Amino acid sequence: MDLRLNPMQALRHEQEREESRNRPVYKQGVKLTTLLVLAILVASCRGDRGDVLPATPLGQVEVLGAIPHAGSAWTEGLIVSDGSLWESVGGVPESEIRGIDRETGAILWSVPNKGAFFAEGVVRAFGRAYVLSYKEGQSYLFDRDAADPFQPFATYDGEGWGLTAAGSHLVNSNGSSSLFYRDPDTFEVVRTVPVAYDGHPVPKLNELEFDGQYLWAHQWQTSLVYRIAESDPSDVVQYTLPPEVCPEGFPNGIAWDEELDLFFVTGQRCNSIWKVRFH
Ligand SMILES: [Ca+2]
Repeated sequence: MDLRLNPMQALRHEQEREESRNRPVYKQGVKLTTLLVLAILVASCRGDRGDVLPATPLGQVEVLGAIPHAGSAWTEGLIVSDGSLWESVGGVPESEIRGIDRETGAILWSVPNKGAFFAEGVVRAFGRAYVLSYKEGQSYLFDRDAADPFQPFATYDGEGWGLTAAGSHLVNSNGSSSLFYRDPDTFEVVRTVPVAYDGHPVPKLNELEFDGQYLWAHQWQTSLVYRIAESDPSDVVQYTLPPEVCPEGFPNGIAWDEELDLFFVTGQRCNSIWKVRFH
């Protein structure tokens, strides 16, 4: 996740985004009932021996609208909190946590960490606001009203990428194909969940979200989002964000808005935050 892409990395980025866009996906406007019929047909397909053929469930993304996003932001975390968006911005020294008006996109407040660390995933849960760091192996508790808003919390092995909370645990990604359930008081790993789709591990799991039933994960350097059933992590659905979502950068940043019944999606160097529903 180095901010400074060399020409080869930039070329690869473009190639990967093009490849992901060319993957089969239901067109916008296909009715949900049609999708359900197709899903039932796929699920009922059986081989010559009667065995159920592996399904590769693809979802549909409905774009509802967009609000402005500071295109300079290297988005590492996005959540909805108390009716506004919170964004964790990566990079050193530009890392900060900021509040964003979900109707206008206006930045309501921002708290820089003054180059102390490369901020990654953020989540508010268990009466706290947790922030991960990229390579520093240090998590922080964030309090924007405190004299020192970033208090060191717990250390961890490896890199910090996405962060969310599900049930009684924090859940983070680290760029691998696994999700890590952690004790919210100690940050100790209590469960590791490998994520696979169509029989293959899903690498580079990045920004995360939990909507009460499903875990959602961006895949780094692609337009792909994966929905993972919290109760059965083998139940995975793949979504491809449409071309109008973040054509200028890397999609990364997904926030569930329970009140509005939609997701906000943005990304690194993206000029908008899109309102979407996943079907
Ligand atoms: Ca999120």
